[in-house]
Amino acid sequence: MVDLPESPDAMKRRFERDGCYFPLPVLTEAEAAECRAECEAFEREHPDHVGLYDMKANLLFPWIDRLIRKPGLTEGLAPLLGPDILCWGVGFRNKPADSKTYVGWHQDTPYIHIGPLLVTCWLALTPATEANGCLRVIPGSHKWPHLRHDEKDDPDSMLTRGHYIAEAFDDSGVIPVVLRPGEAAVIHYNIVHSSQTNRTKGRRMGMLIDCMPADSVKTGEREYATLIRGEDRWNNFEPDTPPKTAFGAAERENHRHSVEAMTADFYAGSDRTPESLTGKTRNVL
Ligand SMILES: O=C(O)CCC(=O)C(=O)O
Repeated sequence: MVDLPESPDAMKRRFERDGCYFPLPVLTEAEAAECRAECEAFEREHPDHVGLYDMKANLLFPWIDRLIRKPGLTEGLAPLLGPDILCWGVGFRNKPADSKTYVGWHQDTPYIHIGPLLVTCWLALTPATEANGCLRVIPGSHKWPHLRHDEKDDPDSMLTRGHYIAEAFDDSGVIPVVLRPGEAAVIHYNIVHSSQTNRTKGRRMGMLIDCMPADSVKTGEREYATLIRGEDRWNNFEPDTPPKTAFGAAERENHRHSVEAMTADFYAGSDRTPESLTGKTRNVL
């Protein structure tokens, strides 16, 4: 049994109105600390491969595959997404202490060829505060049209494509998404969001868990996803192969294959190579 923050109907209403829902308790603080320790152990052991965890890290590490099936996540998402849920992939979003790393204002929809709905569950592994550059969102902006985006080669942008909204918009309604470790924010993929620099002495660490109703449709390249709740009666995605061994050779091969399918459309029109294929890190440590 999972204790939801409020009734499923109230959760759905708030999500549909605002395009975001938080805080959603997913893990205990102790569990979030264990996830942080797992992540940092990998960073110490494989410093040249850290970029691989930018996308679909759930295919590399069994602990992440177990995390995405936890009732705290699946039952918290069900009121928003319905009973049948696919996880598209998991990536880390870690910001170094006292750094210039930031995320420009953007929507995810221009880059994601899935519809009608995809959400990002931003799960905090450390406190996420205004001082350390927590996510910022504009509630209600998920109902806006797609705004014009551009991209630039900015080493301080946490987004590999360096994309940002290149037209004027009203940011007066912005709110900070302050979270405790183990809490998550679920955001609609069309919401306008960003994050500022980390001005504190500690890292800001979080995971993006991208999920969708299992009947979602992908145009373009056929892709892979993991069923984390209910049934998949639509077969719109190939099932991803869960990992058996942490960062094993077969897992790395499978990860590469699935990320190549994912980024074929996601990176269309960009001359950048996804970090999740090269392993090169930019600004996360
Ligand atoms: O972690 C953050 O600060 C935001 C990340 C983000 O918006 C993204 O990766 O699309």
